Amino acid sequence: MIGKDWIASSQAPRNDVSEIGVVVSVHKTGCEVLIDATDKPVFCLIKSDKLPVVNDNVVLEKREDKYFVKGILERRNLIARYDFYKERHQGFAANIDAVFIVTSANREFSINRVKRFLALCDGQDVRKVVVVTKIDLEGNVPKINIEGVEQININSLDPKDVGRLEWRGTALLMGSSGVGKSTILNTLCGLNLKTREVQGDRLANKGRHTTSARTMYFLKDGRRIIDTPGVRIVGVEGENSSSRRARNRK
Ligand SMILES: Nc1nc2c(ncn2[C@@H]2O[C@H](COP(=O)(O)OP(=O)(O)OP(=O)(O)O)[C@@H](O)[C@H]2O)c(=O)[nH]1
Ligand SMILES: [Mg+2]
Repeated sequence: MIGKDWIASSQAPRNDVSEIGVVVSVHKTGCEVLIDATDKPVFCLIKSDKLPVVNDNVVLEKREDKYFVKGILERRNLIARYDFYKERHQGFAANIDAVFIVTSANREFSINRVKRFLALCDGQDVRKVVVVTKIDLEGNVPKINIEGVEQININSLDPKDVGRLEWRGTALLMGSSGVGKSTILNTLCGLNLKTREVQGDRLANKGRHTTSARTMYFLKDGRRIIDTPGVRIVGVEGENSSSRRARNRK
């Protein structure tokens, strides 16, 4: 059961608020917002200046049975990337306590990619954990030796391993496609999320994301965890930001 604490720190102007909710998933045409913790999320069209991201606390307006996101409450932090193709920032999620950068131990492992994901957390007050998956398939598990960054090696299919992922509040799973983000959630919460099939020793449909939307799930104890579609090209914050320095450190 989810508590109402997610709006406790709300700075919304209560008198002209119709409803306040938390964004649980973001789609092309709108987002799903949980208004009442015990209820189902409602689909909302977006009327705010900024685009809401998962775990944003939002102010809603209801008109003729349709919900609109009218505003976004102040964010504690924002994990975002710069999309060089669309030439704009794209938010992953807000108000995050721990970022799990998921990468597999196999031949597709790249320390540069890990650093690019880490750069998305630059300047944000979040715990950074690199989760190396598929250790059951690979004898050589890479060691990521970066100050301030934790590392956990797991087989995402093993509940004991996945149980070692600890966090308070909200965790965000990020990483390339096929590394095992949704598998972690399935093992952790007994969900039945779609995961990518394996053909022989290769992943099927290489290059396509199996997860299609950023979605937040609630654990029974109130903690939250966000699954995201794999990111193929990671753009980092604008050219004058500290993220560029991180990128250049590669
Ligand atoms: N043996 C083994 N297989 C794993 C492990 N983690 C993930 N897999 C498999 O890898 C495949 C891809 O996993 P997914 O969970 O779909 O990967 P994803 O990161 O969610 O991928 P996208 O949704 O496309 O971003 C699935 O067939 C999983 O069963 C692991 O630690 N060990
Ligand atoms: Mg997935």
